[in-house]
Amino acid sequence: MNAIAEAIQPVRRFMSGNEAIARGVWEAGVRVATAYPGTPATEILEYLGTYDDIHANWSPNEKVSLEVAIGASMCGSRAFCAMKHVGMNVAADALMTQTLAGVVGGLVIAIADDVGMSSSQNEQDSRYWGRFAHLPILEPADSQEAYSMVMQAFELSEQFDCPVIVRMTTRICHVKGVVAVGERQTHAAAGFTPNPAQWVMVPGNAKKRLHIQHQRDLTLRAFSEKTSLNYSQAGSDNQYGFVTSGPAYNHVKEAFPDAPVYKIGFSHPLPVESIRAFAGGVGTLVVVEETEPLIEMELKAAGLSVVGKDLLPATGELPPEVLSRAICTLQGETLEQAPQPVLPAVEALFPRPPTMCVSCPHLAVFYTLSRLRKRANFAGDIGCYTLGAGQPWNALDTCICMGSALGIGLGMDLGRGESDQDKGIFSIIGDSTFLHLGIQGLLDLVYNQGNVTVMILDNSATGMTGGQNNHGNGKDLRGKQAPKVDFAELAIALGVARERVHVVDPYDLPVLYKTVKQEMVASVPSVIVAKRPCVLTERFTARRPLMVDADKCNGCANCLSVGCPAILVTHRETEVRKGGREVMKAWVRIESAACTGCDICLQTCGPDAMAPADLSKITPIADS
Ligand SMILES: Cc1ncc(C[n+]2csc(CCOP(=O)(O)OP(=O)(O)O)c2C)c(N)n1
Repeated sequence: MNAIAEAIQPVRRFMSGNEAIARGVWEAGVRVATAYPGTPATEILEYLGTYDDIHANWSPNEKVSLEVAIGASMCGSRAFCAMKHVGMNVAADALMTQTLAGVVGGLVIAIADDVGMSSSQNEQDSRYWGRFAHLPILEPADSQEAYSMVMQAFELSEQFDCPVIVRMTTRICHVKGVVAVGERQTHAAAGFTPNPAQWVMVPGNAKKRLHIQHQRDLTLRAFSEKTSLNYSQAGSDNQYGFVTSGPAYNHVKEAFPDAPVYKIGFSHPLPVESIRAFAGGVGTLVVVEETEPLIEMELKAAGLSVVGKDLLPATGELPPEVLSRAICTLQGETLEQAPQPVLPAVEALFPRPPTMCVSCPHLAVFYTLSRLRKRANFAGDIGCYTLGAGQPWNALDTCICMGSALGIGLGMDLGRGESDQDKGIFSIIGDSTFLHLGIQGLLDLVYNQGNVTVMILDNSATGMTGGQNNHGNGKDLRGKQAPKVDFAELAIALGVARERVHVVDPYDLPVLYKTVKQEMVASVPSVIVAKRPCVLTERFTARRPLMVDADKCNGCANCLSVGCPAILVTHRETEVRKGGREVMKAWVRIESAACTGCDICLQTCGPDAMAPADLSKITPIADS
């Protein structure tokens, strides 16, 4: 290849959708990018943090994140924020009015739907936000499109004076593909121009902007009919024609390579007339969309005859075999004649429930709370500590949404039933979750003097999403020093009595147990901050491993109640006691290569059979 040809070759990179979004955002000249972590969107901001010429920062929650982006856009900077689907429930208050006010610098929001719910509390279709907030929705089908659509989204945002939503799904976020990338454009920001009629959304001003919004709907619809983001592809077999968007497009192409396809990239407003024209050339029109029947309903409302969710699942992904089988049933074929579904490999694996890490400080908290199981109810929240709901702890009773532990705890106190009268109530929440939306719950708990003990599990990290820094650990997105919240002082500032606020080391079981028992009966709001770093972060320092003296272990199995994955059962027996009561006995050993010496189990060992291991006798894993 000669030098000129080489120079004009696009640079190609192998990128996940999240990485491609970050690259597109950077190339679009964005100056401010924000997010709160949330699978499957988390890495977008982490990648953005690798570009020095963008202000990229973690926000305490998605609403603040969107507001920061809005402020930057008002000054004329291009601005971006990313969130998982449930994040928009939090940010929606800002979104629903910002759509009236409009933008100056392009404002793009990437929302990642966890289709199939690999790591979320629910499944939502974020394309509804386009309908609800009168905004354009772009739906990439792969990394290349994620990159190019996000760049186009900034132009559309400025052209139509509104935020633009790029709807991602888990598959698009995490699957890698080749992306032809370019260079960063510079995008100057003119600065803020005061304009109360646009930026001060009191009723008198907001009312006047309603018609602008409705006019914009019409302009956007006309745009949708002619944009190259929406297009049809001819096929050689016109019996079925498919209308599809996002990752479902690839599945349709794989299952029906000969069928005509209408691919929607700009999915709201929908290009109804263009699809009507496409429908005229095919036998049966089938809509394949993840997850809700939005396109389908709009086409039906426009009088088109459409097959959709009556045939296809309205939850989860729509892989090729699901599509093929659905079309077989449409043709009246039996399911035996249809292609057999490919079972995910995971079905063939030995079932292994999720568990906490070796030495995780949450182990100590849930071991302690499990001792009080019969005497307390546990309002929980979302994070690694939600695992406390499972075996062997069974010490977390609720998990609804981020920050809910405190409100639900107060509600449990106010609405006590007969069986709860004498029970303690705990609200259990992680540091990041507390900062996200837990603070207001504590405010309410204090204001209404709830008889609840709040446990803030401060592991100095947003553990569940990969250990990101947060406003409580003194480091920013790029690992630079930042101010940090003092949880105990914050609780006191919110009105919790100083003597009812405790900071304890969860590895110190006797102190933790004593504090928890004491506050459980306190009858006023109390706060226990259980402070120890997450074992997967650089703040954690491993100590020497432990070992079990097999001659001393008496099978009491107390240590198994800690739930540490480094403790392995070597032998089990059922002992029949007086009156025929059966007791399970288990003899254990500690996997020294995994143990990091937190000593939680050692403190539960009845026969004193655990001790620091003799390191000279440990066989390295590679040799064993
Ligand atoms: C509205 C919303 N945003 C983001 C998430 C993703 N998410 C779940 S738990 C969590 C944070 C957990 O961190 P922390 O509270 O510190 O607990 P840890 O996992 O460290 O124990 C996040 C970001 C979510 N489920 N909902």
